[in-house]
Amino acid sequence: MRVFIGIDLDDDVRADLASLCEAIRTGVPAWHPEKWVPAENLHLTLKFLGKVDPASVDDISSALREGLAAQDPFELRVAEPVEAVPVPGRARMLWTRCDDTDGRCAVLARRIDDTLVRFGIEPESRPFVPHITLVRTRRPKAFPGHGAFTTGRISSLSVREVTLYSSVLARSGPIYERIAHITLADR
Ligand code: 2AM
Repeated sequence: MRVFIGIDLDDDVRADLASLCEAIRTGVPAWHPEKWVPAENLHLTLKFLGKVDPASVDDISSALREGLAAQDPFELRVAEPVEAVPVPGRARMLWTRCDDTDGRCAVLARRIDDTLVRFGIEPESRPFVPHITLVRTRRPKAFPGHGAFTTGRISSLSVREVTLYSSVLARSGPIYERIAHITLADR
């Protein structure tokens, strides 16, 4: 089972980002045919676990419940201009970064890493960049709108839980299922 842990979006943020995607598709038609993340799949990835034995999912959920019990809920601003990654001239994806100036989201991601080590899951070696991926390209291509698109209003996301997702790769794109919700500060 392919599994990852993320922050799911509330309806307002999801709607803001869906409108933003529509504005980019209209404003930059060359990007219209790329692999846009459907609104219901938009999320912020905290940790990609890769293939996991389905029999260990309950143990992973329990370990996360325990490991995250001291993490308090927090607010995350989703208002940054859309960036083309890794470089606007040869972009592989567009994302909107989340403003994590107080580092709460990074701490949460690190805590998840620490909790999963006992399951043989490698901690991240790259710095954590909280972001929501909007679209992936089939091949690297230029994005002329780097930094030019925003949601137009400051969206704030209340992070009160993290979600364990399973992902099945289908021809039409990944199919996500929310298989567990882990509430923060569940002491
Ligand atoms: P992304 O938002 O940075 O693209 C589910 O597939 C999520 O896990 C994706 O949103 C993606 O994060 C992340 N992901 C997928 N494959 C990955 C990999 N091989 N390594 C790290 N993260 C991955």
